[in-house]
Amino acid sequence: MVIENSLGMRMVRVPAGEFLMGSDEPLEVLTQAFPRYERRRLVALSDEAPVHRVGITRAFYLGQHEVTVGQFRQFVQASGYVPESVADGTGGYGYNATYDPATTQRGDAFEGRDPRYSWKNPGFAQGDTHPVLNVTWNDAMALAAWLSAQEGVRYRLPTEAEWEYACRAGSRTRYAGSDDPQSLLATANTFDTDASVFWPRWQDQALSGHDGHAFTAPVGSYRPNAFGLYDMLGNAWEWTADWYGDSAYTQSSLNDPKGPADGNVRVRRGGSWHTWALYARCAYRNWNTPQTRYTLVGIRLLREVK
Ligand SMILES: [Ca+2]
Ligand SMILES: [Ca+2]
Repeated sequence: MVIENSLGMRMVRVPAGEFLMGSDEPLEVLTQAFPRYERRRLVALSDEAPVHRVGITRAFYLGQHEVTVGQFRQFVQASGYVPESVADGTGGYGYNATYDPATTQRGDAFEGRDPRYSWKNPGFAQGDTHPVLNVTWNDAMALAAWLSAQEGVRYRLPTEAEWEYACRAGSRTRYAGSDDPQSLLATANTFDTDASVFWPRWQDQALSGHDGHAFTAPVGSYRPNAFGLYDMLGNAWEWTADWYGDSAYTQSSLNDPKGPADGNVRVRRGGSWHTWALYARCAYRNWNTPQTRYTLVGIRLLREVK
């Protein structure tokens, strides 16, 4: 069942259920599957273990798509909310063709922070149906709070467990329905041959083939998963509600886990248009501070079922 909210976001009803969360693939298996990656990158995935059974006891609605630029603009205009990158004056990150990561201290793939960049401008063209980027965790919370007040139903970010449950949609594979990194070309916008043209330094990590988009894609450009959700992998990383803890899974509650009680960084999931296949797996966990705004990170909202 799909409903549409006051900002035109379509929300898919995800049933309650249970699933195996995380990944514990042995190093030898990962090395075979991802031969071009340095060993340290494969070793670092240990926070995805142990694989553990999680119950999701309540059905919920999840955004069928990432929040789009157009929807975020409607929110900003209707609410008067000033996104953090604008409010604090430091801006966001952006793509600049003349910027060279190799000659900068941070070695970052993008230029920033710079007031020139914000949710309105990640340095490349985005239409209203592209996923909004350069939005902070706090911005996501503000959007959820405003929508909740407007509609009288609770919106929030999904927990890490809800997110992975929705991403897997019944599958146990690395990607929804396949273990093959190359399968992403048909199901997700990630770091493909077209994207690697702009970052030749990382071309070894690009998928060999074309997914049709070097930067962001309009949401819903690829096949949905078994729950009918689009772009859970790729396009924009998605903030979750949880604090990050590298040993969170060893202390996870059986039902509806909410992650560590406190922390410094919030979990984001799913990878982006600029993300290598290793990091666009359903189980992969990454994180940033709640104030982080970046050219790769966006929002997908959950709406509770009354
Ligand atoms: Ca791509
Ligand atoms: Ca995504």
